[in-house]
Amino acid sequence: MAQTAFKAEVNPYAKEYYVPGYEPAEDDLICAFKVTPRPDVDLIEAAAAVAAESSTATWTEVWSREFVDLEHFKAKFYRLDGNMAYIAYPLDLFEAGSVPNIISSVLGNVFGMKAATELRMEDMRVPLKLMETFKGPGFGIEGVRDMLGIHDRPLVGGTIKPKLGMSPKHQALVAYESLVGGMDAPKDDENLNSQTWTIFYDRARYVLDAVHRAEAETGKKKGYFLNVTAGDAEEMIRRAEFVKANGGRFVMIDFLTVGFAALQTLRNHCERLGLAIHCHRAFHSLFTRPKNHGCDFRVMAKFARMVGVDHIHIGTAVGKLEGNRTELGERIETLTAQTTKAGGGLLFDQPWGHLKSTFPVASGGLHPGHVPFLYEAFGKDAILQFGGGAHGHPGGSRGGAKACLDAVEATVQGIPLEQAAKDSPELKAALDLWQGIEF
Ligand code: RUB
Repeated sequence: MAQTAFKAEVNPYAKEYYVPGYEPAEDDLICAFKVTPRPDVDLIEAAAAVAAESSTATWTEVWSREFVDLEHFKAKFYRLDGNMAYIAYPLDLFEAGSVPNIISSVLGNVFGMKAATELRMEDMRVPLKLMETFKGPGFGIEGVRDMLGIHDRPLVGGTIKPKLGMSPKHQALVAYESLVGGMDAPKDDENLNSQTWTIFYDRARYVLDAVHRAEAETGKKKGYFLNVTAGDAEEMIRRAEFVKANGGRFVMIDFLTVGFAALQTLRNHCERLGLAIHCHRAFHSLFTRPKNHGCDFRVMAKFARMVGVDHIHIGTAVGKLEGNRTELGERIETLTAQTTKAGGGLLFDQPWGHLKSTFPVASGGLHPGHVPFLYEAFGKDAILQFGGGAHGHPGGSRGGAKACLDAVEATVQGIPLEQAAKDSPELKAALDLWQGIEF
């Protein structure tokens, strides 16, 4: 191995880690960082500091570098485009099948380095060899569609509201009303776990009983996304097992608050149990929303598909939460393509190998009047979720769910909502109440 001899000294990071003209290997993991250097630091040096700290370096030369093939293991900052720095990491830096390892490396110390006042990861290309070490979704879009027997339209769901404070019996009543009204799968909200007034096991029992009653009454397969998020992963698994034992098909998880290792553990057990995983993304805006610091959500969505979630919230562009149409399209591409193509904010082609697709979920401030936009933006393969936009209906959850389903079915058939509302008093009531709402 070609090595420079050790000399005790402090060198600029760029001396070793800026490798202009390096051509990334097919097996390299590549990242694009938007770098805002501290005013007195050169942009090249700030970007090289990111490459150095996220791979092999510390701030000074160390004698033990002689034991490491640095040329092989170091990350290479190889290209600068404006203030976007491209860094390539050799495959050997990463443990197979571990998102935590990728995060600790390339999203680890770097955001706190003094050389950059702000730093944002815009995109990442995971090489196929590393991608193939992940399981991906157990069911994916087609598997979930088979599970519910719905193949020709977006799925209709929604969060039970009020989000907190309801007893398990009342939760189940609202679920039942939504299901017989036409929802395919209502759900818990992100912060509904196992508080004193809604012990998870009680809620699961009542809610799944409501699902089974609604199935018997409607003759259709139904679901409910029970939130198994808990303070430790073992308890999450116990909750998932209970869902299975009581005839459930889905669990829900707040994937960012529990962390990727807990998510992977849940994913492994769900494979054994035959349960699909619904992902809520509470917490993401803390680091995805700032424009110059943090990490774009597309990278989190990528990790979630790698670990293997079957559905994930990706925003709506029209509802109550921040987001835009362009990024929606890019996230959908990230979750569903077999090779995600570079373009717009997607900076790399991303091969997915054997991994199935993940169902994109639209949720947050939606009502039936939004359906034509959502169908245009998401297409058929989406789960559209209506919380307030179903349960706030004058006809209650039953009327609200019917309005949502009628809007979806009409839109898929190319029928304008105003026309469909002539045959659906529930849809008409929803449009009359909410059509003018702006967030
Ligand atoms: C839905 C709700 C959810 C958001 C989160 O309620 O509050 O927690 O969907 O969305 P409602 P995201 O339908 O009443 O707004 O995960 O996409 O940010």
